[in-house]
Amino acid sequence: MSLDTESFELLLATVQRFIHERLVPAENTVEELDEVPADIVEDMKEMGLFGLSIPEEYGGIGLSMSQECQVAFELGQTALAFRSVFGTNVGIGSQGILMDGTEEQKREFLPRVASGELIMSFALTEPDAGSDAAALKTRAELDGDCYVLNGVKRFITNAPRAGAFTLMARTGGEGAGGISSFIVPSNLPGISLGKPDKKMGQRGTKTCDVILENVRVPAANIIGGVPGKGFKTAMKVLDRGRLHVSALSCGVAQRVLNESVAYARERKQFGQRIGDFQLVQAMLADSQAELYAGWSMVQDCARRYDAKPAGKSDPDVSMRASCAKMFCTEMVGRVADRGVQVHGGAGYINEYKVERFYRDVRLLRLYEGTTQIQQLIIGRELMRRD
Ligand code: COS
Repeated sequence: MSLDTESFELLLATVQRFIHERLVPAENTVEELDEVPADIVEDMKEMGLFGLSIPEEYGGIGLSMSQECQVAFELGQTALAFRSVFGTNVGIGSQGILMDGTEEQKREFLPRVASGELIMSFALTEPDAGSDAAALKTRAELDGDCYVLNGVKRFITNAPRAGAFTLMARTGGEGAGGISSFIVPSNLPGISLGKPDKKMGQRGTKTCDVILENVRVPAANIIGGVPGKGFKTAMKVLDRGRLHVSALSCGVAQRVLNESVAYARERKQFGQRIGDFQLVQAMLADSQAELYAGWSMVQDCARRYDAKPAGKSDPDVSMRASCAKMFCTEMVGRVADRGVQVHGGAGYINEYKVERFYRDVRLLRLYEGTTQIQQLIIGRELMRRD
C-alpha cells in the first residue's frame, strides 16, 4: 500500500504549509491553554490527517510506512500536541483493527477512524503492567455473548477524546497467550475516566486512567474474533508505532537544530556571532550528524517494513524498529539538550521554545517501550539467531 508519488508530494507540501502557517503560530496558545484549538482539529480532519495510514478502501489516504515516516518527520517540527490529536488514529489505536481485525470490524470502524469522526485510543498499560505488558490484570469474563471487563488502564493517550479503545484484557490464563484485544466503545456503561494527568511537557496532549467496572463488551468486538491473540496484535502495533515515533523524533531534532542555528547566527558575544565560535559549531555539528544517522535508520527500516507482507511480523524488522526507536529518541534528547546549551540562559526561558522541546521530547524515550525495552528486544533477537 502506498500513495502515488505525485499525490504524495502534494500532500507533503500541504502538510508543510499547514505546519508553517497554522500550527507553529498556534504553539503558544496550545502551551497556555493546554488544548489544541477546535478549528485546527477541524482543518486536520479536512486534510485527511486522521486517516493517513488507513487504506483508501476504508476511507483513508493509504500511505506506506516510508511515506508515513516522512509526514511524521514534518509533524515533529512543531509542538507534539498537534500530532497527538490524530496520532492514535493513525497508529496504535487503529492498527490492531487493520492488521488483525475481521473484514466486518474493518468496515464498521475504519472509515469513521479515517475521517476523524471516531477517535481511537490504545489501552494496554496498567498500574502494575507497564514494560511487562504480558502481566496485565484487566479481566474479561465471558457471560453469554458478552465479555465483562474489570480493571484499570493507565496513562492512556487521547482517552478523554476517545470514542473507542483498542483495549487489551485477559480472557485466559497467565502470560501473553491469555490476552485478547477488544474494540471497546467509550460510551459503554461502567467506563469512567480518571483525572487528567499533569505532565512534565507536551501540554495539549491528553492522558488519563480508564476505569472499567463490569463493562459488557460484545464478544464480537474481540479483534479478529479469536481470543488469546491480543498480545501479538499489541506487539505488532507497537513495532509500527516505534518506527513512527523514531521519525517524529528526527523531526523534533530538525526543528531544535533550526532554532539553534538561527540563534547562533543572530546572537553576538565577544564581538562576533556565537555560531562563529568553534565550540558552538561543534554542538551544532554533533546534532546534525546524529540527526542524519537517525533519519537514515528510519528510512531504511521503513523500506524494510514496507517490503514485508502487510500485517505479518518479521523479527528482523521488529529488531530494527527497536534500534531506530532507541537511537532516535535518545538522539533527540541530546539534540534538545545541546539546543538549550547553544541558547545559553535564553534556553531556560519558555519564550525561546527550545526549553519546551527539551521537556516534550523526554516522553519519547518512555512511551511505546522504554529505551531499556528496546535494548532487550534487540539483544534477545541477536541471541536468538543461529
Ligand atoms: N510481533 C509479533 N509477535 C510478537 C512480537 C512482535 N513484535 N513480540 C513478541 N511477540 C510474540 C512472541 O513471539 C510470543 O509468541 P509465542 O508465545 O507464540 O512464542 C509472544 O508474543 C510473547 O512474547 P515474549 O515472550 O517476547 O513476551 P515477553 O513478556 O517476554 O515481553 C516485551 C516482550 C518485553 C518485548 C513486551 O512486553 C514489550 O514490548 N513491552 C513494552 C510494552 C510497551 O511498549 N508499552 C508501551 C505502552 S503503549 S504507549
